[in-house]
Amino acid sequence: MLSQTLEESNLGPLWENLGEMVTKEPTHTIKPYLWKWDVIRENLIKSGELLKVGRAAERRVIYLQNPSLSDKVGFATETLYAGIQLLLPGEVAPSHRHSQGAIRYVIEGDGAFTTVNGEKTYMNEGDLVLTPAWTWHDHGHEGTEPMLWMDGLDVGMVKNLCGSFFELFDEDTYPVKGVPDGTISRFAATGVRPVSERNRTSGYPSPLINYKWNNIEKGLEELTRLESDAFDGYAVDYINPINGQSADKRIGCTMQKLTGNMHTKAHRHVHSVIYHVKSGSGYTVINGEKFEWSKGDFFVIPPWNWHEHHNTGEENAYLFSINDRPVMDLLGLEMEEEYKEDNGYQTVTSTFSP
Ligand code: GTQ
Repeated sequence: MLSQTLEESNLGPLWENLGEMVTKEPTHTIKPYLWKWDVIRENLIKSGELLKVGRAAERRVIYLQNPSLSDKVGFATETLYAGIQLLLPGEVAPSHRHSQGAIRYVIEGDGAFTTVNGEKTYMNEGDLVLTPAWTWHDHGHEGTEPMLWMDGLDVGMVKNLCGSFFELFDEDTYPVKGVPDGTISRFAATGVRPVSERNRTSGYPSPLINYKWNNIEKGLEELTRLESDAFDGYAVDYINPINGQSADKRIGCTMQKLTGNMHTKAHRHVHSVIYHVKSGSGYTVINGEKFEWSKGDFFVIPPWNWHEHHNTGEENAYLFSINDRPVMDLLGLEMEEEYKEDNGYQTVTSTFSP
């Protein structure tokens, strides 16, 4: 009786629905998924024959669509998006800016560049390039071979928070200032800073926009002398050299090295993750399901899902990933739990096939 009156007045009784609103643990419809590299690459190369990049098609990108979120375009998780972009020699992907933050992780090729608010930086295999939220960015290609990279954006996050804006620049390319890769010359040396930057007060956006693979590889090599992390092996977060926080304000970026046959223990956390296998082969168990991966593959770990990694090869495996941890931390939502049963390893109950 009362509940009917309430419903007619667009009101609701909390004593009936509290449990649905305030759940004991994160609940959602996001399922883990894995995309094979050969399928992505083949379709991307095909799109290169069919489509020319320019004002009509600003970016040649094939994105990951999580089938469990099929009604939400471009959602890999509720917060994160990943696409794989192909740029051919001589092409120009025109300058624009948007509220979504974006990172680029180079998979194949060299000679392409990205310009961020006029800072030009070259992209080589293994580099991480930032195009922070609301910065003008265009891509060009001075090399001779196709260039493929991963785009990571916080599409779902911005969409769910209703904060999306987009603008196209008047010209194809934003005017370049200074020397190419000046950002690396100024900020990439670890533990030091040019004296000319003593009075820099703002840490946003990160003044370093390209994290070169050889620096990251060397950092991980040093780390490998020490004890590994139980859940992540040898892993580093990409950080802003001015304030020590996440390189991109909202998109966390991590590179993790699993030495030969390394098997990490299982845990779960609130932040979600999109993984890209830089090299190596093995599998990740997500809530009891085995996801077998090899070079180039992408897979998703939804919020609060148990997961552990196993490098089944003798060689090092390198996994690059993006996550929404910076936002979870900032909002005070991050939680983590260690898997306590069976020595910290899950029982595999099924094996995923795409
Ligand atoms: O290169 O600017 O995959 O704006 C999605 C949106 C790439 C880009 C994407 C973008 C871009």
